[in-house]
Amino acid sequence: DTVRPVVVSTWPFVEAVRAAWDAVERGTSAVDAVVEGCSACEELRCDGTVGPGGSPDENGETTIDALVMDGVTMEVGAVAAMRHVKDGIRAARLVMRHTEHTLLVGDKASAFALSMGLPGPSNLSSPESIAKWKKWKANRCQPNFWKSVTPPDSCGPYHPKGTENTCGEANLMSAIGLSPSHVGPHNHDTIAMAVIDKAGHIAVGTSTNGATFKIPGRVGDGPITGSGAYAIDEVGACGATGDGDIMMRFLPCYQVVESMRLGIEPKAAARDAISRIARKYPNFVGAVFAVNRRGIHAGACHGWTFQYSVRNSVSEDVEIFTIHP
Ligand code: SD4
Repeated sequence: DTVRPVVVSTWPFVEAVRAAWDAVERGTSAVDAVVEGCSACEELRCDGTVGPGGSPDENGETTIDALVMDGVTMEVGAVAAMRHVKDGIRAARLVMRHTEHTLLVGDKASAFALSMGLPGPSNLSSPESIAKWKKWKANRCQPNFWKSVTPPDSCGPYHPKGTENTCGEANLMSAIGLSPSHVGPHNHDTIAMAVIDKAGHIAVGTSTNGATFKIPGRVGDGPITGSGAYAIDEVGACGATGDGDIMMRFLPCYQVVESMRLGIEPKAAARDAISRIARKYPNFVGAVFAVNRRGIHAGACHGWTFQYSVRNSVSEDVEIFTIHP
């Protein structure tokens, strides 16, 4: 049986799914519906980690990673570590539609987006993101993303581990009551969304501020094709969330879609992609959803409980599915 059209999204981002579904019902293409959905999340600042004003980097600045992929043409547009422009997914669509490129980064991505008419430059900080960052600084900067350096009391400059070990990393973390992982159950960081439209075409999109307190310049899995999301019209789609630094080493969404191409059901495909990562990184935190071209969906996760949202013609409203590791 076939249940399409369908919209699937990471986490209970109900309003974003409704926005995409409304677009689908109006007859919008999968690509444009995905953009409507992810854009709604950016405007709503879903979980305080998508759109403007979310997760700050080490310098206190909020930046945006976003991607859109058309499963018909395999065209992709993406922006990474984009500054001063709040419309991540729209910038990604501009890259896809108006350039021969796939991925633009940093200030140059912003300059492109502004030149194409997106609003800005804007300050992407919010009172919440500044407060979060100040608290982190005051707590002596938990060294989330440094593995061979440790910060002195003033948090920076950083020193190679062993030369200036003023506060052992593990002690520091436990002293301030934080877990060593930057992605946790209350830190949902990413919308990844898949849409199958009325014509049966598939598109995916992602938008995120990336990891909280990342080293400036860090790019996550969200804007990486096959990692944060992937879609092939003849097969299906996948979206990911979690520890992007680890996940992007495995291209889990490419893996999921290629497994489904071989005839594997979405649930088994999703589980397989997650377990490939878990075998190498037993402590990683992450999840994927999978949806095949018939609209059959599933999720798999590791290290946390994952929720994803679905709207299709048999559900009366957005339904939320909870997956336990
Ligand atoms: C990243 N994957 O940039 C994102 C973060 C995330 O739930 O999805 N957290 O690593």
